[in-house]
Amino acid sequence: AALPQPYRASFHFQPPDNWMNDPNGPMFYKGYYHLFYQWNPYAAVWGNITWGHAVSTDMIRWHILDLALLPDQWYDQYGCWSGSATFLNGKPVLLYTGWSNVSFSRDNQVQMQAMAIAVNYSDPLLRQWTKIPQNPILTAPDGINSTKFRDPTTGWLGKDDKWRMIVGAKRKHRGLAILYRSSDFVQWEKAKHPLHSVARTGMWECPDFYPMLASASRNGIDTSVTGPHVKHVLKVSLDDTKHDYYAVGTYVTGNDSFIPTNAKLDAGLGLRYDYGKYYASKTFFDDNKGRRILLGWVNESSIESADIAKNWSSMQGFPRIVWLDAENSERILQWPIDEIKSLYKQKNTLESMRLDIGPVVKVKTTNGAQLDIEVDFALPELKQAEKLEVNASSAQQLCSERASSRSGLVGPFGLLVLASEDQSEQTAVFFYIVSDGRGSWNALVCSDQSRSSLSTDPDKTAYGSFIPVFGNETTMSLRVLVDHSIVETFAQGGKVCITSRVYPTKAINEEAQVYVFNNGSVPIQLKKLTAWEMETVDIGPF
Ligand code: DQQ
Repeated sequence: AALPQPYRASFHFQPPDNWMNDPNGPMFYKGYYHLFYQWNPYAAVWGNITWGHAVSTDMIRWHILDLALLPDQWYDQYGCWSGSATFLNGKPVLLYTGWSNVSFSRDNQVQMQAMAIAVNYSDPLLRQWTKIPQNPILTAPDGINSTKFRDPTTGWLGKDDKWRMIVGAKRKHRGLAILYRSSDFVQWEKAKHPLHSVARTGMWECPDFYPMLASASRNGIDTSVTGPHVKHVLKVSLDDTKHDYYAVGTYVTGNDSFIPTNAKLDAGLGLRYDYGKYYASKTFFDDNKGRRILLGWVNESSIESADIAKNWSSMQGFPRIVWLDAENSERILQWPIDEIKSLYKQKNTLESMRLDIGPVVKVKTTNGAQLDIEVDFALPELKQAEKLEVNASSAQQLCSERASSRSGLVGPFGLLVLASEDQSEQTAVFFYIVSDGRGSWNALVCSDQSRSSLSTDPDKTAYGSFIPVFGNETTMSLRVLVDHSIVETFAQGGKVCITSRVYPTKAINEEAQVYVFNNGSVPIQLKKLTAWEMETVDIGPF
């Protein structure tokens, strides 16, 4: 008998079965968005990695095509690993990492960079890809272990008409982005210095390097744009912590180097795209709508045997647009793409009300397992906030200690999603305001999974981060996408994002409820809550 599948998403991308990881080579071509993804055709665990391929006109209603790349060459015998797409004279080509083996391959190389081109560029679906005969186009340079040399980026064109791209690597304890230059995209020359490197950050997987408008406009720009009106973002995925870290800085085109605006927030050290589960992400410039889109891999929190039993593992995060924060140009903001509105069905709301400590308030829904929720709270009275010295590394710990069920002063207040009627199962997304005692405040924003399931198997770590509170804000806001087993939170307009995976046993499908709560002694004014019920997308073949 078919297993019940209460954890499959209704509007997040997942292949019909088996294991998926990183998003690869996202792009828009001739009316279609293309998403490739690391996929194991044989099992719900990592291995035998191919490039799955899906197309969509809105990045939501995806159709699965035949595999784009599969291991069939000596240099990618054991897997076609992550890579990126670049447009050469309007035609997209793919760079990826071939995984081979020491005794088998030439030059004792393990990870090598290779290139594939479409067989027929007049096909908007780009159904067929072919690997070029010059492959592998790059093997690991001297001084770099060939097991730590992978994930080529989208290329960008310099004023000298030469292409640039970076490959992630590690030398001793230093993560680095090795820079290459090329006139024809096939023959690459290593630059003398890496684009950037940071000590004690480990292997830089899936680097991403792109420009953003310094004016903090929501409009995106092509990856090759440079100039005084532009800031650059360098993102690295650290293989040891499994988190994606980014830094905003300046790309010095004269010597092809990256200088972070704030050295303390350098790549791999400071800011994260997401404080929950989100990894190996990649952006692309969507020239269809003039914006930059971020996609990221969200893996399971369940145990492997559960993944094997349900026969699939992982989803992609909902596509986000990214732009520079006008209030703090060291940070970026992230927000779900507007196309999400095409899935809205019934609208459920709560109007303005005062939330006193204790009783939860129910939001009426038909299916609380697939929702797009936006809630605004008035900025609460800050004076009574708990005095607490905080630093970035204490956030996650505080999210478990100041859990939603405990009473506090200013908060915790927020939402319980995927909650059972008796709230014995609940995922709490909330704020808790703390003061440094010297007139500065921080809002701890948390996604607390500790009571998300009556099952004891899944990992239920609480996640969180801080958002500075200046006292002149009018609103504290949360946007939460709830989709069966994924909860994606965007706090304060996208300043902090937290993605979590949860596996309720009672709060599934129509049984899943939503509540607002305040467990702090200071009353909280709810301004407005909207919970849109979401349509289910059928991800089928084209
Ligand atoms: N996943 C790929 C690698 C990459 C890693 C292999 C990141 O190319 O470094 O599936 O999740």
